[in-house]
Amino acid sequence: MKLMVVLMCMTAIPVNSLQNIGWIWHVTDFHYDFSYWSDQFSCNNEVTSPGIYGDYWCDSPWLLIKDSIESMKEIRPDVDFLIWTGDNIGHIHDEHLSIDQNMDTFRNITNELKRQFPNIPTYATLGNHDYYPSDQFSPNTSEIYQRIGEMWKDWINDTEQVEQFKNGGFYSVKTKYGLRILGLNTNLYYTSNKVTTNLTDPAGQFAWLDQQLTTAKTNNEKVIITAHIPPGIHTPSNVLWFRSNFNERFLNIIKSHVNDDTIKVAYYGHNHADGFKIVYKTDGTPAFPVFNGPSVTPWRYKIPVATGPPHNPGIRLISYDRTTGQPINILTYYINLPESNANNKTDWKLEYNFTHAYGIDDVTAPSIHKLTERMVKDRSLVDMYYKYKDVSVTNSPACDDNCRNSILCGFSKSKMDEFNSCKDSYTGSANTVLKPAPVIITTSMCLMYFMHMK
Ligand SMILES: *[C@@H]1O[C@H](CO)[C@@H](O)[C@H](O)[C@H]1NC(C)=O
Ligand SMILES: *[C@@H]1O[C@H](CO)[C@@H](O)[C@H](O)[C@H]1NC(C)=O
Ligand SMILES: *[C@@H]1O[C@H](CO)[C@@H](O)[C@H](O)[C@H]1NC(C)=O
Ligand SMILES: *[C@@H]1O[C@H](CO)[C@@H](O)[C@H](O)[C@H]1NC(C)=O
Ligand SMILES: *[C@@H]1O[C@H](CO)[C@@H](O)[C@H](O)[C@H]1NC(C)=O
Ligand SMILES: CC(=O)N[C@H]1CO[C@H](CO)[C@@H](O)[C@@H]1O
Ligand SMILES: [Zn+2]
Ligand SMILES: [Zn+2]
Repeated sequence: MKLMVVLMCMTAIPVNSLQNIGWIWHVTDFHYDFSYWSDQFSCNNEVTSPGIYGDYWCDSPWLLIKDSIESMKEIRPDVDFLIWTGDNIGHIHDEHLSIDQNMDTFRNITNELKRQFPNIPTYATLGNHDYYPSDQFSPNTSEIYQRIGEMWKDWINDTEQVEQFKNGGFYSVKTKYGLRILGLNTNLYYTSNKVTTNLTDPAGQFAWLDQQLTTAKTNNEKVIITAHIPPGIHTPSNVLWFRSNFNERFLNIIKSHVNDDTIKVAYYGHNHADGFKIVYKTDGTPAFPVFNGPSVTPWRYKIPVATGPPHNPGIRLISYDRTTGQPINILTYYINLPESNANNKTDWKLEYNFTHAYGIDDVTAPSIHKLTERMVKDRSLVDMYYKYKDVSVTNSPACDDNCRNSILCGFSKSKMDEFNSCKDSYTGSANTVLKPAPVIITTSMCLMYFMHMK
């Protein structure tokens, strides 16, 4: 009888109420242009009537940054913490910047986040544009690490880890529910970073990461990884942001811990595009999902050979299991930029509800893995992914076969050779489908330019 009652009670309780669910905001790539109303240093085209909330050709005016943070507060103030993945400085040439200038921007955004989310920690990481000179992150201590470490010490909330940050721009903290957050400085591995070119383990972060994952396993802690630049290949432009030796090393460290079920998720920025990937265990079963947040800046790149797509400002709210760190769902909010400018008012709306839009139960690795299997067969799901990539800009061009194949391969293939063979398997035999030379030149040129861009 007792057993019957217990069983009946258990079936009566919805599964979710057994979980301890919390919320996280993920915001990234604000890219503040302090000259938006004057010199428009970040703008890639002449903009004669700049909108009050910004322009697709430019980085963010202050109003857009302030407004996005206020909207986060309005939509959901009671989050457990925020994840802020860097690139706060505009796409502005070093000659118009300085350490002091960059620190001024950092202080203003940090203050705004603290004002809107008092007593809520933000787990923040640095983006390649945040350094001065741009991209040249030091493998040792530096003035920037020290000054930002001071600014963020309340959030890091651990003297030893603040010191760690001051010596390399990365740190490890524990949330109040016991999750381990590893805030990495992946800018050390960026192809545009010239000072770390010849090093095997810049700032000792690889050894540190390996050690952190070992310790977490020993202590039975679950880990959330966060950083600005993601490893692997950004699709469909097919760029590997890390130097390939660093990418290899990074992936190998993850791989050596992937069967432990320690790492539950990774959150990155830098792409200025919404996207996801899956990391697999050595037996090929899905291990954890990786999510790339859309940027607040609407800025589109423009280079001699290519122009980037416009994209709307986006922010995202993640529901997760507080004890396991497992993400449950992702709600992405956005504004239609031209409409907001025309109305003199922003209207932050739900862009999409991840589980609802894709028809899945949750955003665990197995669920997303199944989704990617459906995407192989169902082109409309790829189109949906592609539309969300640029935060629902209207009139965005269609994703052609090449684009589709890149997206599908990028979900699981994070090394260039594996990615290319995957693409070949979709397009037919590698030997019969030869790419014409001009495409190869264009792609490598784009790569070169891209590296200096995001
Ligand atoms: C930061 O805020 C202060 C005070 O509002 C302002 O004077 C300063 O210009 C801001 N800094 C930047 C880089 O916009
Ligand atoms: C900082 O750490 C102390 C002691 O561990 C804790 O009581 C406090 O809540 C933490 N503050 C934040 C903002 O996490
Ligand atoms: C890296 O090594 C190359 C070749 O030895 C050298 O020319 C270059 O100056 C080195 N770069 C740095 C940042 O030390
Ligand atoms: C928006 O503001 C500008 C300048 O303040 C004004 O000229 C314009 O009429 C306003 N537009 C609307 C739709 O309120
Ligand atoms: C998101 O979609 C799920 C169904 O997948 C639904 O249960 C949930 O209420 C939705 N959340 C919001 C905020 O719309
Ligand atoms: C002054 C200092 O600490 N220099 C170190 C900077 O980082 C490189 C590479 O990690 C070390 O070799 C230097 O000793
Ligand atoms: Zn970046
Ligand atoms: Zn960026």
